[in-house]
This record gives sequence, structure tokens and C-alpha cells, in this order.
Amino acid sequence: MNKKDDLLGKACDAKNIAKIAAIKNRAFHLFLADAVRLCAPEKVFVCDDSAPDAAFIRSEARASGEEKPLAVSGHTVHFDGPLDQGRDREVTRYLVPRGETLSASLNQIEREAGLQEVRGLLQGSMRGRTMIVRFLSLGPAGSPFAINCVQCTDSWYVAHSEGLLYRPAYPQFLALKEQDALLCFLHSAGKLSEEMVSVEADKKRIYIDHTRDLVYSVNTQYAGNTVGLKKLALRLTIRKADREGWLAEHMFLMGVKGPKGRKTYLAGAFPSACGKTSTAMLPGETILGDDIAYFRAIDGKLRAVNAEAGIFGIIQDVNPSGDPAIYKALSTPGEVIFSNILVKDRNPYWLGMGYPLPAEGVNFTGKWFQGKKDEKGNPVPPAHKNARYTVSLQALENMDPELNNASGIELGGIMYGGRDAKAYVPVQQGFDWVHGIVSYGASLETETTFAIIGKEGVSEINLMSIQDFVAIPLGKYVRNNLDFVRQLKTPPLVFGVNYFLRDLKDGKFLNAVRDKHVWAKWMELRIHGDAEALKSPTGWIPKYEDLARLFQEVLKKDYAQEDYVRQFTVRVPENLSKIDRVEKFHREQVEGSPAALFEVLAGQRERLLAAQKRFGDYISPLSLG
Ligand code: SPV
Ligand code: MN
Repeated sequence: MNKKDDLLGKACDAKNIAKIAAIKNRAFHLFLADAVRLCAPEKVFVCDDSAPDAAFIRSEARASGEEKPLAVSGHTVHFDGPLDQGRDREVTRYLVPRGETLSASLNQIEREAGLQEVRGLLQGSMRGRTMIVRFLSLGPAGSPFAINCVQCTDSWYVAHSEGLLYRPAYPQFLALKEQDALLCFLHSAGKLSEEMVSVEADKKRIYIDHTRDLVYSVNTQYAGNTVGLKKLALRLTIRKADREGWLAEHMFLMGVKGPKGRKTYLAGAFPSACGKTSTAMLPGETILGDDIAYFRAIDGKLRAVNAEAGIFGIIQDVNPSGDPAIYKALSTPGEVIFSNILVKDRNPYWLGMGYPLPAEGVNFTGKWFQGKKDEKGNPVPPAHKNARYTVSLQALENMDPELNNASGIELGGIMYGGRDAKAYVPVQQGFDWVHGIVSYGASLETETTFAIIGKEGVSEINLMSIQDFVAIPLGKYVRNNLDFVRQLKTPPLVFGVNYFLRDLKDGKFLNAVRDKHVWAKWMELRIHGDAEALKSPTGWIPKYEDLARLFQEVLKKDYAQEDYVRQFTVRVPENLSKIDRVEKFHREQVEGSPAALFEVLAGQRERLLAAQKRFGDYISPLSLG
């Protein structure tokens, strides 16, 4: 036995050794041996997805103190450190071999130097701890979409979260061949406080080694930085999809009910904290996924699966009236992990929950009381804005029954939406696939939110809401999306939505939170040719009569024609300057943006200018016919 096997042998009892030995895959064995040698755990626990193993992870998450039980059975709370409350773009880097480069917009580091740094931080990081090994599948296990993943972590919270968020795959691993490829994730929470919170925030690193399909994460616990199968995997799967001719997208999937019992599937891309989960969760509709979707062309149809099987969702503003389905899951017994909320008397509280919050409790900064200030003198909120809940989709009564369909669902439409205060109307439909992808996806402008560490409210382009994760040249990613239509006989319709349009004069939002439901129903009708539309310079827009009827049917609300006019007025100057910004971005910051993109933008500009000549700067939808 050589030294490395010896280390593994020392850390494992016979049962765990047998679970490892039953897997014949070479990539797995190399990864595990290296992880053990590097991190030096005292023990290795291999989860085979049996009920006792899953229960062991749950109980260790509590025993270790990483999660604390709440009053409702099955509910726990986990806290991340004050400097670890969101995805950290700054310290998330691609390891790029010397002489190579990825997109200039990506945060890169020379591979050898980066490896040395991150492996240095991981060295011996699990001394005295247990390394948990989990086998999970992205996409329905065993389906044509499935990607096998292995996670090694010293966090019971991370291992527990993954059990809720992903499909178990130990049986698939037993069937793997020696040479089969995997995605591998190695995480250590690093040095912990007594409260079991990562303390060395300045040494937080998330390094992506695409040359080995391996991601390292250290000195962090926030799930977006640690749960390998979430955004760490997305960066690798975008590369895989590029090689294999399919698409990995930062999108939700939902079923929308239409007339006569019809159901139509929609996908949607929104930057973090811009209404993505709340769209996927619209009351009365069904949810397939809220974050990551895989698209494949099968028999000329676009078929999609949810890469995940659970939700790591923003809890702020989840309340009984706006989000009845989630609220119910969060208040009934069952497995739920709350993170970074306020706890008082073992009950969870968060901002916008629809109930008064207590004046004191425990939150991500420790003991909290009204008026508490941080070291800089800023008020500490009772719960963090990016506080979250983690649940399995199975816990939701609105889960779509096709979640685990190995062939996915057929997609009828795709929507893109960002925080755009000025330009885009609330909903519009692209003239065709290419026009829609370019005008709404590749032109997506938004304001930064609390889901990412850094300044809030800064305007930026976030191409298809996926820019943070695109590990191939951005232009190639756009091209892949545009070209994908060639594999399709009946492409889905592409829509642009904007929930954040404001009045140009008083700056007030022009729509109520639930209006998005009407837009989704309108899309459903359009997909089946059951609603007419008006041709605007930037896309097809709804007719007033259709929306008035839908507002009644869906929200029991009267929809005034003045509101329609205010919301759907084409704002020519704002649209023209948007095109200028988008074009500049693609010319200067995107290598290899396809010619078709510039053609579509030019066409859009021409249509706007022609309309401006005829109707002026602000064009009422009533004058479009
Ligand atoms: C997002 O921020 O886009 C999320 C949560 O879905 S995270 O896991 O942080 O990526
Ligand atoms: Mn996301």
C-alpha cells in the first residue's frame, strides 16, 4: 500500500472503504486520494444515499453546531459570517494555464500560481474533522442530461444542503466505467469560530480549474460559494455544453396553465434577486426549477430539465399573500434550512414576512437588538437581505410532476428580465429567436443587488443573466445561443420582461409585484396563437383588451387604459441609448460577438428612428396598429 492509500485507510473504517472500493471510476479515486492527502481529515464519511446515511448528515449538521434546530420539526438555521453573505465575485477566479486566456471580462489567475495559493489554503484544513463525500447528479440521474458530480467537504451544512438541492447518484457511480468523466468539488470551511462560522474571510477563495473539471472553495460557507453543484458547476457545465452542442442556462423552469387545461412550459433568466424565484412560484402555476436549466434539442424540439431538485431561495418578502406555496413549506414540519434570518425563541423571522419582527434575537452578527450598529456605525438589519431558505422541491405542493422526466419538458417560451428603470416595456415578444435572444438576452441591463457582495444599485450589463458564470468567450456563448435554433423545428418564443420600469417623472414603479402573473399568462396565449399583438419597434406588445381581460381573470383587478399606456409607451430616447450602451459593451468587452447581434441592434435602432420621425419620442401603444 502506498502512502496515499495509507492516509485514506487511516481515515476510513471498513464500511466506508467498502463504499469507496465499489466504485471503479478512476477520476473519482484520484480526486479523493488527492483531497485526503491535501486536507488531512481525521475521518472520511462516504454517503451512499441510504436513509441512515442521509439521517447521519442531518444529525451531524446539528451536533457540530453548523445548524441549530428551530421550533418546527425538521427546521434548522445556519449562519454565515458577516463578510460571507453572498457570492463573492472578487475572489472567484478561473485557473488559466500560462499562455492561454479566457474572456477579458472573467476574473482569471495563472493556473500554477492559483493552484499553489488555493491548495496552500486547503492544506491540512480538515485536521480533526470529517471529510464528507457525496455523489450527486445534475439533471435527472441516469438521463441523457445527467452529469455526475462528487463533492468532498468538511461542512455538514454543505453536505446537508446538497441532499436537499440535488438528486442522489451513488447507484450511478457504482455503474461508472473506469474512464468516465466527472465534475469534482473540494470545499473546506477553513478556520471556524466557536459558533462554527468561517472566520478567515480575507482568505476566502473559489478557484475553478476547468482543465481538470475541479473547483476548490475555502474559508467560506455561503452556499453560492460552497455548494459545488450550484454556481461552481455551472461554470464547468457551460464549457461542457459548448463542447457537446447543448446549453446550460441560469434559468428557472415553470408550467403555466392556459385555457382548457393546457399547460405550457416557460424558462426565464433574471439576475439574482430580480424576481426569478417569485416568477417560477406564481400561485396556481407549477414550478420545475428556480435557478439552473439544461437545454437539449431532441427530435427538433427544445427540451429542458432542471439541473437541481431543490431551491436555495431568497426569503426576504416571502409572505403568505405573495408566495403562499413557499410560505406554507416554510411553516410546516419537514426539512428546511434557513440561513441568515433572525431567530427568537427558536422561531425564524425575516424582512417582509408579513408579521412584525421581534426587537431582539440572534442573527448573522450574533446577538441582535433594535438599533444595533456595526463597526462602521451602520445599522445592522434584523435579518440579512440575502437570507435564504433551502428546501427540496418535493416539499412544495406546486412542484411540477415532470421534475424527474428523463426526457425533460418541451419548452414553449423563454423570458429574459433585469432591473431596467427606464427603457423596456413590462412584456414584449421578440420577432424571432435571434431577435429575442439579442434584444432581451444579450442586451440585458440591470442594477446590482444584495445577492452579490459589493455595491448595490450599480447599473451593468449582465448578458443573459449568466455573465458571472460564462467560462468560454462571451461572444461564443451568445453565438451558441443564436445557433441553437438551427437544431430546432419549432423554436420557443422569446420574450423580454421588465418588472422594474419606473415613471420617468416621479420615479415610481409602474407595476405591482403580482402583475408578472398577467405577463406570463399572455406569453402562454401567444405561444399558442391565442392572443394578437401590436408591432412596436422593439418587439410584439400586448393589446389593451387582452391584458384587461387577463388582469380580471388572474388578479381580479381592473386594469385602466391609462396604466396600460403609461406602461407600454415606447420610450424612444431611452431605447436608443440602451442600444448604444449594449453595442459598445459588445464591441469593447465581448470578444467575438456574432455579426448577427450587431445586425439585430442596427435594425432595432432603425425601427426606433423611423417610429420617432412618425410619432415622436414617446409612442403610445394605442397608436401602434
Ligand atoms: C444567485 O445568486 O444567482 C443564486 C444564489 O441563485 S447563489 O447560490 O448564490 O448563486
Ligand atoms: Mn442563481
